[in-house]
Order: sequence, then C-alpha cells, then structure tokens
Amino acid sequence: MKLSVIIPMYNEASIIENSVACFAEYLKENFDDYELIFADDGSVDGCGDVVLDYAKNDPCVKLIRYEKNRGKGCAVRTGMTASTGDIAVFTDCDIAFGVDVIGRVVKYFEDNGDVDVVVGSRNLSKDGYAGYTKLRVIASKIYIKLLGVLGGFRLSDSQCGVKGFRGAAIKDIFSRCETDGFAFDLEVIMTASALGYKTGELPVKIINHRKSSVHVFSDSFKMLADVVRIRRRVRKTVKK
Ligand SMILES: Nc1nc2c(ncn2[C@@H]2O[C@H](COP(=O)(O)OP(=O)(O)OP(=O)(O)O)[C@@H](O)[C@H]2O)c(=O)[nH]1
Ligand SMILES: [Mg+2]
Repeated sequence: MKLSVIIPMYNEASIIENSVACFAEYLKENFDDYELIFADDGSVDGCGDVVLDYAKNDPCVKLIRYEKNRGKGCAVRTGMTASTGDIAVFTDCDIAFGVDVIGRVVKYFEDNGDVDVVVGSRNLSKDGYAGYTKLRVIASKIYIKLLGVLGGFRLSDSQCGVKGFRGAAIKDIFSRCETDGFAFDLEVIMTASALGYKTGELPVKIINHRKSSVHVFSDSFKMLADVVRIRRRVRKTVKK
C-alpha cells in the first residue's frame, strides 16, 4: 500500500519548518511507501522554498506550486490529482488534528473495505471542539446541520480539515470538482455520494489551535449560497 499525504499551504512561513519535519518524520516512522505533497497555493512568503530545501534530503517530500492564490479547494484538488497513492489523505499545514490522524484514516480504510471516502468529524468526539470560542462552536454546529439539509447529505461534520480517499476514486471525484474556496469540502462530499462512493466518518479533535482566519458570519452566508449552487451542478455533471 502506498500512502499519499497532501498538505494545502498558503503563506505558512511562520510554521512550515516545523510542520514539514513533523509530517515527514511521522510518515518515515510509520509507513514504508508514501509521498508527502505540499500544494503551495500561490504563497508569497517563501514557505514553498522551505519545503524544497527539506526535499533535497528526503525524496518522499514533494512540492507543487502555482503563482496565483486560488483557495484551499484548488490546493487540495491539485495535490490530490497529482498523488499516486492507493490511499490519499489531506490535512492542514498547522497540524491542527495532530499527525496520528493520518494513521487512523489509513486504519479506517483497512478495517472498512467497502468505504471509499473517510471524513473526519469534530462532532463525533466529545471534546472535538475544545478550545473553540462558544460562539464558534454554536455557529459551527447549526451551520453544519443546515449545510447537510441544503446539500442533501448526512454527515456530522462536512467542513473538517481531514479527509481521505481511495486512490481509485480520486480522479473520478476530483475531475468533477471546480470549487476553489472553502466550500470545496461540500463539493467533494456531494460529488462522491452522487457517484455512489461510500463515506465513513472518523472522530477527530483539534489539538493545535491558532488564530482563526474564518469570518464566521460572512463566510457562512457565502457558503450557504455555494451549497445550493454546487448541488445544482453536481446533479448536472454526475450522470446516473
Ligand atoms: N486561509 C487560507 N488557507 C489556505 C489557502 N490555501 C490553502 N490554505 C491552507 O488550508 C489550510 C487550512 O487553513 P486555515 O486558515 O487554518 O482554515 P481552517 O482550518 O478551515 O479554519 P480555522 O483554522 O478555524 O480558521 C492550511 O493548511 C492553509 O495553509 C487560502 O487561500 N487561504
Ligand atoms: Mg485551521
């Protein structure tokens, strides 16, 4: 089994040195065959060069970069499309969910042969939201329910930054996706389910906090419009 780990990255110079070493060492210790792909989403702070430096001594570490900042969705899609693993997992550059979560996703696939997509959920673990502000927790929970209703899927946390895919399903799913922003999670889930792929949920919790870049209200409203637009498009692009 070959594992691909994809890290979307935008202007992460302040943390990248630590992050690349943490991910690379964890993978080296736990897997025989893997690649660690950083998808640089048009960063202008030089974080991509730090990855390139590290890659000089570790051929399993790779960098994909493009000039213009397009959004996390574009970075994940680019990394996923370039990956060659039998299983591919993406997670955030700040290691928000820890490194062990990668092994847990792989184990989930191994234990559940019928599952094609694994979605992390902060709502399945008791302390999944520990450290979030009260406002953020309530907003997040109501919001995720609403997204599910509008998008027509049953998941306890569509927005979580950890997701895994069987390599065989990646092209099928991501070639149909085009959302560059944070609503890409929805597009991926809805496309996968329209194609008939089975999704499993894995409890995760945030263990590493940093100042949030999400604007709770303005971003949420934008995404509600996105989910309706995506639903319409998924229905059109996935012929049953
Ligand atoms: N903010 C942001 N992050 C990006 C972008 N492209 C890629 N990323 C990466 O996406 C991951 C998640 O970014 P965060 O800013 O932590 O967003 P989040 O985890 O959804 O939300 P909070 O951490 O709760 O603010 C990180 O690895 C970023 O480097 C982008 O255009 N904007
Ligand atoms: Mg984050």
